[in-house]
Amino acid sequence: MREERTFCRICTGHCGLLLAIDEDGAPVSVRGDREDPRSLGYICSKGVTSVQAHTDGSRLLHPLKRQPDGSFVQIDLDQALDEISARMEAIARKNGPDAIAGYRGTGGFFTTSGLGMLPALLDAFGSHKLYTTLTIDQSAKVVTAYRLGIWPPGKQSFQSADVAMMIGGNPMVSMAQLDTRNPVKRMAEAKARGLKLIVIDPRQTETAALADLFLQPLPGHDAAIVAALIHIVLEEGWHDAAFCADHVGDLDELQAAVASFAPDQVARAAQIVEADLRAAARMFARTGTRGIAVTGTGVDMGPHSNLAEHLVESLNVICGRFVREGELVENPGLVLNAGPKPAQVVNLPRPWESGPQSRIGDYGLVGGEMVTAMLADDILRPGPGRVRALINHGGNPALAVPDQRKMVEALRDLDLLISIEPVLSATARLSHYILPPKLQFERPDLPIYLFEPNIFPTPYTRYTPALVDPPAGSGVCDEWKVFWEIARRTGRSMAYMGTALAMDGSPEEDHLIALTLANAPVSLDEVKRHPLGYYHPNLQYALPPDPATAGRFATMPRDVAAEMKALVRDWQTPTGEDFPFHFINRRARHRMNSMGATLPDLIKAMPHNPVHMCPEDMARLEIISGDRVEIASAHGAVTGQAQADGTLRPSVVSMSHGFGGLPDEDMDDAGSPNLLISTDSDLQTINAMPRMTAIPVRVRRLDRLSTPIGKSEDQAA
Ligand SMILES: Nc1nc2c(c(=O)[nH]1)N[C@H]1C(S)=C(S)[C@@H](COP(=O)(O)OP(=O)(O)OC[C@H]3O[C@@H](n4cnc5c(=O)[nH]c(N)nc54)[C@H](O)[C@@H]3O)O[C@H]1N2
Ligand SMILES: Nc1nc2c(c(=O)[nH]1)N[C@H]1C(S)=C(S)[C@@H](COP(=O)(O)OP(=O)(O)OC[C@H]3O[C@@H](n4cnc5c(=O)[nH]c(N)nc54)[C@H](O)[C@@H]3O)O[C@H]1N2
Ligand code: SF4
Ligand SMILES: [Mo]
Repeated sequence: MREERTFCRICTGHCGLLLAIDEDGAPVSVRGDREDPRSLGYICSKGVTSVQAHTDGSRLLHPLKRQPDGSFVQIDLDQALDEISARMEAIARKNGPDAIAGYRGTGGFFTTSGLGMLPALLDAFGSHKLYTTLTIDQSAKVVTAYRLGIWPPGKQSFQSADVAMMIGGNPMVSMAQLDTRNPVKRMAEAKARGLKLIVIDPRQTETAALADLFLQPLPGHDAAIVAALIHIVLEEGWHDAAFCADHVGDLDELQAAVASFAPDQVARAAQIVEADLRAAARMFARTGTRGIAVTGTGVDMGPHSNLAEHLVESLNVICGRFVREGELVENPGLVLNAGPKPAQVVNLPRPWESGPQSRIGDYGLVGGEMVTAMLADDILRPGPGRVRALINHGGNPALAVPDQRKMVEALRDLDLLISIEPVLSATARLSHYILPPKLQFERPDLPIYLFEPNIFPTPYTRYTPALVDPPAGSGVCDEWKVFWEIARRTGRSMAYMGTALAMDGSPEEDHLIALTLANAPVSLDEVKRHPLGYYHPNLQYALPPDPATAGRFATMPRDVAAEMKALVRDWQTPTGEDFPFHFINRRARHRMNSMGATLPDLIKAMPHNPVHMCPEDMARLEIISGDRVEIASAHGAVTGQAQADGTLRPSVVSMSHGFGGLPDEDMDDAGSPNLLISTDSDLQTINAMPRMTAIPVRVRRLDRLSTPIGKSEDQAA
């Protein structure tokens, strides 16, 4: 038995791991690596179970091909690639390149050599139909960067902040935002050095429990709440007037636009205390010299999400929460090194206003991608460019994409659906071909390199080699190679990170990883010399602005102003009598979206997906924990077992996504909250972001089970 050092690639935590490997070279167990300077020994239940993901019987070890009767037969990888290539070629010939599309999900984001391959293959086919989870996640942040303007040295960091405001995110569980390195410990350290934490969330989350100030509003009021915060800050003169004078183009327009959001009225509508709202404004604007306001999915999935995100960033702007000339740029980026960082605003043209448009709806590219809320319609609606073949790279769109019934109908309608996927997920079951990949300990990787300044506080990367072989006799694939093989077999050439790949003789995986680092100031060989991670030693400081290119923050461009007017029209409208509750999202501690659903240890830790309800509401509706309840929105309904949850405020119910099966099949216990969500109404402009939280719903008891299905997550914790 030996132990090898690596890191976890399930979520952005990237916790350091020590993997025990037996004499036969098989993975046995894993523990947190105390010497890892980032994660300091931390590991979560999903990380512990990562070995089980490799060894459990639910793992697919051979490519499968679906038969006309819906059953699957094992097929040789080579033959599967031949058949897939021939069918893709035929579809592209008959229907044009835009009939070929890709969807990348969470599983596809964490494979270094695979991450760039789906867009590269689509390019090779001449298709612009790249869909990912970005536009059903926090793409409001992309929209805001282009509408507001960017500041190359970045915002002040959590690590050096005197005050942090977290709106609609729960980093203590999600490992997203603020600090992804052992967040509970990092938060304790930050508080010990005096950090003030403000949390705004309808649920008293694990993060809220650590807050100096916690506001627990009704869901969906974030845009109005932040408008009121800006209102207070400007009225009290707590903003950074000098920074605004130099860098904001339209402060007067912002002040005029937030004038309608009187703090007392906003507090009343959101059901919070006005004094708390004022205290939050004061704490954020007046504590120390460094601070940061950040949002999670609770804001970016809500109603008015693009506006809410824009206002939160505008709050950072007026408080001058940016790295100034001469100051250290704590993480300028490393793998995707982004060059010099002048302390100035850069106004970029809005990419969605030129380039390809969605076939259905009026949406351009966001982050270089098509908007995922239109994917199902792009498959279902007849017309030129209709999607006929979809490569699903590490995603589970049948569960994850809003409007589940429509999405599943669309997946069933495809002429060709291919899933690169290790288990028989809901989406895999609908696929014509399932190609199971090597799992994390079987492949070399770097940590995820997208969004690196948000994930790593300093310039950082790390290399892990493959540590174990796939199970003997298995037919699992290298993810990158699937794409390369399809290109090769259809006579196309492929470029990866701007470099043409040799199409004869297969590239080495390490060559692809080295290409990933092509623009980094460090070579792969050098990174490999640092088994605990490479911390770039050269410091970078914010440069003086260039007067020729310096722009100004646009806090109220025309479309944002129009969204403010729409908000003014409806922010005080209470939910109707038909839908007296709000449904909100939450991340499950023992799953990564739907990942983990097949693993015995995670099923034991969280056997089902409870409908969390406030005890007062339950008493009023005569519901007890374990009762089956139905949640219904104007769009659809989902059932689950009620679970009392004292952290929720009254009239709010919450459930995780990623659970359940295909609609009308195997859905006795719980379904997907995406049944509740429409992609035909309530969409944001630009990114077509659906309303995925703060959904008006009603709740009713269905029946009382004599034996509840299992302990809830909270009881197990
Ligand atoms: N209602 C509602 N819907 C939501 C959300 C919500 O909050 N509420 N959240 C949204 C968000 S933020 C996201 S990111 C999406 C997630 O949407 P998806 O990414 O589509 O869904 P996941 O369940 O994360 O699917 C990941 C898949 O990758 C597979 N996988 C695991 N390891 C590997 C690997 O090594 N390689 C490959 N190729 N595959 C692997 C898993 O088995 C799983 O099937 O869901 C979105 N949908
Ligand atoms: N354990 C675990 N970790 C994960 C994931 C997982 O599935 N499991 N998923 C990963 C993914 S894909 C992502 S994108 C990140 C997301 O990371 P986060 O954004 O931190 O996601 P959540 O933990 O769901 O936090 C969302 C919070 O928003 C609150 N909320 C809901 N509606 C509203 C609202 O209207 N207003 C306000 N102010 N708050 C609201 C919810 O109560 C919840 O606390 O997490 C990642 N990490
Ligand atoms: S927190 Fe994320 S990276 Fe760390 S062990 Fe858990 S799943 Fe892996
Ligand atoms: Mo996500």
